[in-house]
Amino acid sequence: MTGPKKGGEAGYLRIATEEAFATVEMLQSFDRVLDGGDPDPGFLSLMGFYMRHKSERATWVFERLKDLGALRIADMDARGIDIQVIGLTSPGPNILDADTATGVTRDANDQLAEACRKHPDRFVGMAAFAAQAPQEAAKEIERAVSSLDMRAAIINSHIQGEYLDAPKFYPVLEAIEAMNVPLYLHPNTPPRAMIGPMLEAGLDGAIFGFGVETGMHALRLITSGVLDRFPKLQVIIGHMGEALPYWMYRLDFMHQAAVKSARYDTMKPLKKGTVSNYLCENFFITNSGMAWEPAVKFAQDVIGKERVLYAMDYPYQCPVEEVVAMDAMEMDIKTKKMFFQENAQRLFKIRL
Ligand code: 1DF
Ligand code: MN
Repeated sequence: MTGPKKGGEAGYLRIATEEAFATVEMLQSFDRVLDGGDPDPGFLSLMGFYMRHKSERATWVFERLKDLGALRIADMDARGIDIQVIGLTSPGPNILDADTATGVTRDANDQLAEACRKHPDRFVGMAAFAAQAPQEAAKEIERAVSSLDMRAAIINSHIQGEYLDAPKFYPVLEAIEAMNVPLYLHPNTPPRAMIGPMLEAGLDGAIFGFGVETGMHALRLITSGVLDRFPKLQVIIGHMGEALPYWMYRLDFMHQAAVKSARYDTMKPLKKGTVSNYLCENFFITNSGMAWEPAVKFAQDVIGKERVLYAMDYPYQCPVEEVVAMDAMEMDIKTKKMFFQENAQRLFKIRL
């Protein structure tokens, strides 16, 4: 099969918005965590596999994570991808101690910015930050956006079992909101307190655990009231919204019921009322790992066409057949162009 052509021949450019890379320095820090005592079980399951397993999948992915040049661009060309929006792979700095994490993210942002300068028409960068050190993270987000031209901030969900709605992370959210960039809330394996039964069944990773953990994280940002405190914050979630669009009706009903009966101290009335109002006004959704027409259309229907974006999830999930399937969706060309190109252009301020 000859691959889909890039350059707008389809009537739109393809901008893939959840694409991953790793720096050698971060991987060295990962090695130290893997070799240390009692590593986080989700981290061991995930990065223990990609960094050390001898299978074809692990070695293929690992080689590509480290490339921000010719190999990546050849893979993009072969799949018809015009532009990648790139972020530091999961779990990124979240698994590291605060000092190491802060150093690793500064260096990773510098390396990614350098690659974006070399390939300005192919790469767009998202800034990593070490939330473990919130004040430094806020400064790094400011630096990465204003000096390195990063167009988003990205975090790999929980920070060693902590969630972004905790007040200690307010400086981070404040910086992201002030810099007027979106926050990509990318998955991580579930923390120790949650992973047990999932790991036992092999369901801790991208197959399901990612979505459960990250979907819950997104919900916490809503139900905690954090988005009332930072109302301009725009959050991107992948994997077709980590299933939340499909849950919207029940989320709204049960949230209203809990609020009305004052059942939880941590669940107070919200300014916008319902959970779905936040999903429709503070969230963007990408179809990373979910090249499935009915799911794309359902999300467009309930969240809005201007809030659903294309993503591939390179190098973890990138068969060319998925591009072909998304091209072939029965969808008017105007909407399809919003999905593949225009929504990403607007959100990431991509000038063509
Ligand atoms: C996998 C999937 C790994 C995704 C990822 O980062 C990742 C995987 C370590 O297949 O194990 O980002 N993903 O987003 O679906
Ligand atoms: Mn991903």
